[in-house]
Amino acid sequence: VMAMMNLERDAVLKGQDSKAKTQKAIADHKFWKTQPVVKPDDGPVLEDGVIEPNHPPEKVRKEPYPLPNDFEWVIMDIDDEKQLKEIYDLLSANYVEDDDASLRFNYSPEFLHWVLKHPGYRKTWHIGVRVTSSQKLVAFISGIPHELRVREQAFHSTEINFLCVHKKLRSKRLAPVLIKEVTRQCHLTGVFQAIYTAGVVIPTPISCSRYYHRTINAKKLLEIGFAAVPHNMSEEAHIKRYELPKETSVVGLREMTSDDVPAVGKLMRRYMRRFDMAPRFNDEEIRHVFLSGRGSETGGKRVGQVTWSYVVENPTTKAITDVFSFYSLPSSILDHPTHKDLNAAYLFYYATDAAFETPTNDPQPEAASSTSASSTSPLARAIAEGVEEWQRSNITGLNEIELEDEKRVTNWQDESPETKKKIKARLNELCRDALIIARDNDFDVVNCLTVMDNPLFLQEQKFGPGDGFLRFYLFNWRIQPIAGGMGSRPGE
Ligand code: MYA
Repeated sequence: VMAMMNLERDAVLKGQDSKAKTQKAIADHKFWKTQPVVKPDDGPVLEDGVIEPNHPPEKVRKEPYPLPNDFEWVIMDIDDEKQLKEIYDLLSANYVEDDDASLRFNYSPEFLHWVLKHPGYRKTWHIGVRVTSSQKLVAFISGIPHELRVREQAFHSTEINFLCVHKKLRSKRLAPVLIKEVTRQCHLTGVFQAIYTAGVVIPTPISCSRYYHRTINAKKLLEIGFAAVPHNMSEEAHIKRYELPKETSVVGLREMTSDDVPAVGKLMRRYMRRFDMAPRFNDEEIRHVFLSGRGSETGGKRVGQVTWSYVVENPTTKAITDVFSFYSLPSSILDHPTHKDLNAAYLFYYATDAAFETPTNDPQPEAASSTSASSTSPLARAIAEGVEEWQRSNITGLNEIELEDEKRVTNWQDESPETKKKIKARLNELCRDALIIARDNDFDVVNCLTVMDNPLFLQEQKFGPGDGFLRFYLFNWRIQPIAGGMGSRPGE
């Protein structure tokens, strides 16, 4: 799951962590050197845009890529509980671990179902590999559709996630076959761009962000060695440092409901417009992203909850002024006698109208142009000009009226000091309440990345830098580096 950022290529190139220092020469990337991605020795990118043109349908390979003998492809049906459980079992035993193999992501079946069923999802993008004889699932890769905006251009893309090969089958060059097969499936549906994140350095990161952690259950984090007491502090003082107020304090804070979807959609799209790169969610996606991971109500208790979403409603005007969310992604604690799970919450999407000079939900610019909007959209123009469908697939049909509204924002880098102060103060209030809610829901730690406006509240909310870095990549999209340095917002 991705949240977007400003680019921090400098950090990658300067080698901010050990993995970055060990970057191989491009010639040694037998697979990646053949792919449409920016190569480190390409020279400066002069203009953002595609690397290779879309393939016409007849040029897209019809047969799946060959697998080694004894293995076969399978399209996984995530609505079938048994198959969902197979993906869960594969990932829970073989997916991403931290550097010293003490923690491993433990995405729940409910999480996988929620995230893989993104609106417009394609079954054919949930790809597995089975051992032919035993039918055991031994590898997986997935994609979900997104409209991605990079600076002033938006295009259909797939977000690739959950690439996993069973530990016993590593280093056999299975990963490149999985990547080629998911690429083929995307091409078959007319999608030619992708975004993905990884801890590893491959050609070529467009951004790098760092994990930050906010201790909630200080005692447990000490017991499992996830945190240590600073030498100038007693354990008691350390534990006390992370105590939070009893109750939330933002006036008008409440759980988001279905009725909030249109207002949240507008707020989110406008807020995200301030960043250089972000997915652009329509209202259906907003509903899914914020609400469909809420689990089900059984006997007054919520079960299977993976997302928590809150809005702030102004008590007088009833306008929705803010939204925030987080999701549950536990990690298995490997080799600890008593503690088996680290209950981690991850800060997810949020938005606040403190970032805008004009109110969030003021009337839209006069609808005079509403009839012409569709005929002036890039997609409508392309259709009118007779551009063939396969060539059109990376042109998105942005609703230009709303786009106008989104444009009434300032890129975060150009914000006035007063606006920045306002955003910072508001985000600190919102984050504090999010931490309180996380504590009340038994989370041990709240994690986030240095993406979006997060650096504005990390220090005040007592997040500490972790060892982990996450790199962002684009497939078949060349992109100019953007100034910004380490952290989405330098100098906080
Ligand atoms: S990131 C999470 C990745 N998963 C894990 O870290 C889980 C634990 N590890 C494993 O399961 C395996 O180690 C994996 C590699 C499967 C990762 N992204 O088969 P191999 C390259 C991209 O011998 P294995 C996520 O899910 C490597 O540089 N490439 O290696 C996003 C080398 O190529 P080259 C990677 O260790 C995934 C080749 O694979 C990654 O057995 C986005 C070696 O293959 C990685 N994380 O298996 C995928 N790790 O020689 C790209 C290794 O050239 C999507 N490699 O250096 C691209 C867009 C596709 C869609 C396009 C649509 C238009």
